[in-house]
Amino acid sequence: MTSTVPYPHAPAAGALDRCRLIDLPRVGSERGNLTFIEGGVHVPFAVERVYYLYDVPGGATRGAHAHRSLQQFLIAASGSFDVVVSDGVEERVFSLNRSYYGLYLPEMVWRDLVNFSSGSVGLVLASRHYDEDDYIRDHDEYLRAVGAR
Ligand code: T46
Repeated sequence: MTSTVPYPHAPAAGALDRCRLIDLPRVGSERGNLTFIEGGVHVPFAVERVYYLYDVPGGATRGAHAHRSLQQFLIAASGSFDVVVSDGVEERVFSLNRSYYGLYLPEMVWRDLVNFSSGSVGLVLASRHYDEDDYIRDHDEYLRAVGAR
């Protein structure tokens, strides 16, 4: 029997539908291209932290967790990688391979980052400072949290 235990961090219905690609402004000239991101304008949250993933070895997977309240915006600033998102029931794959768009991830979405190309750089904007307590790194715990188990 499947039990759906109410949980304080259970996502709103349609959590996967809230994951979306967002196009960013591009200013191009003979000197090259420039893209900018303003918190609360191009991404739906104020940006409190920026980090980046680089020198990721071929075949490596990153992520493998969900966040209780953190929202993030992921960009392939260089190269490419795929983001597999799941709500515990359904899975979707977003391919990031241009520096002028990115993927918005709301809270309580499980993510795996895979297929990093050689030399790729993953740039991430986050709505909060780093807090390990915000992570759900155990998949079974995540499934229980969203009522999928
Ligand atoms: C996410 C994906 C896309 C810090 O000390 N400060 C930070 O801001 C971050 C992001 C990480 N760390 C520490 C925590 C760990 O000891 O760096 C170590 C590696 O972090 P983690 O294993 O979580 O890295 P990824 O690439 O699997 O996940 C990261 C983010 O943590 C996560 O929020 O959504 O990138």
